[in-house]
Amino acid sequence: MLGDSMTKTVPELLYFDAAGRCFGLRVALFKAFGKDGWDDKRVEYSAWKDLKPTLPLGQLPVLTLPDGKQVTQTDALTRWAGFKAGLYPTDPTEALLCDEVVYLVHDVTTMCPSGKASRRAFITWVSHVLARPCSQHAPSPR
Ligand SMILES: N[C@@H](CCC(=O)N[C@@H](CS)C(=O)NCC(=O)O)C(=O)O
Repeated sequence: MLGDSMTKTVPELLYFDAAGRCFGLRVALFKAFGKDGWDDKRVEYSAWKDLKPTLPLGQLPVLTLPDGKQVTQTDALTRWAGFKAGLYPTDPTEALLCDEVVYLVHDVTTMCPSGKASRRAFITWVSHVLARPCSQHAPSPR
């Protein structure tokens, strides 16, 4: 059965058969472990109702490590896989800047206003934040 806690030899990612919030995680896992060094288990939507109550938080993704530990939270998993892949910096300040972009993306997906004009101002602000060093960030237009 999908998502069971049988012993794995490689990490197993359990997620829907869609990119969703796992696009970056899958890229990092592929870079870290290659094509065959991890399992990309994809859940059929028809199986979701039965699977949900068996998951640690009733949500996907879940990563099962070879020792059987089940871990949730996309950002934590992506950071772990990115670290394994050499994509996530070991230098704390570099890591800080990397995390800043990650949480900026969260803001973009959750804060983006609906009106055309304010959306334009928001996108301009985001592009400034992405283009400048931290010390020169402009204040948010919101
Ligand atoms: N904070 C979690 C949220 C996980 C989440 O919301 N997953 C969605 C799929 S993208 C889910 O499982 N939705 C079905 C549900 O909650 O029943 C993460 O970032 O991994």
